[in-house]
Amino acid sequence: MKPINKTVFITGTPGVGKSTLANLIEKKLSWHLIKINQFAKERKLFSGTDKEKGYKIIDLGVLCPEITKTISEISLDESAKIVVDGHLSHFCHGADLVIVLRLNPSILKKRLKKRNYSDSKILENLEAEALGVCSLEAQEIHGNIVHEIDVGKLSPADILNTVNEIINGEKSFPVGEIDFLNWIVDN
Ligand code: DAT
Repeated sequence: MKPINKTVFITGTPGVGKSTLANLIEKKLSWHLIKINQFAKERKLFSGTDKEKGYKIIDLGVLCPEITKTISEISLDESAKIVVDGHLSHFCHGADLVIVLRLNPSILKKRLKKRNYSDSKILENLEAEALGVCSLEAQEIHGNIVHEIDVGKLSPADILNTVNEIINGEKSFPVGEIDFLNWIVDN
């Protein structure tokens, strides 16, 4: 496998550990870090507010070209490497590799309960994780550059090692091998 060495998108359901991993990549590997939520907030890339759920809706039609442009600008430095963190990252273009972090919904539930999320928002996210929504969306858009990692038994350092192995072309985790559908049946 050819090493992948330029731009990595980290996506997945909220709470799976994207920011923890992306911060580690920035700190340990000295990559440029683009945090989608912060990026959208700084540039006011919102199309409105979801009245029912009470959060601002990021305008993907504006966000994605801005992300692509920023990646191109950073890439003018040929040695620069970029990590893009966010559950909307996979809707944008410019990735050499897309990593979807997957987490058993029963573990994810404990993490989301610690956030100030409503019960309906927690359930919505757990169902999305059980169904593998991010992986399916990412694969539809990016094809075989998408890999998914089950992070349930991995420390952040372990996940970073696995990502490094994928980047170096030593390991491959194609979409479709992780199955959390039983969680739906059991709940
Ligand atoms: P996300 O950015 O996907 O929303 P996060 O990085 O903020 O997720 O992590 C959510 C919580 O889970 C946070 O309290 C840190 C914890 N966490 C992240 N990665 C972990 C890991 N590999 N093992 C245990 N806990 C982890």
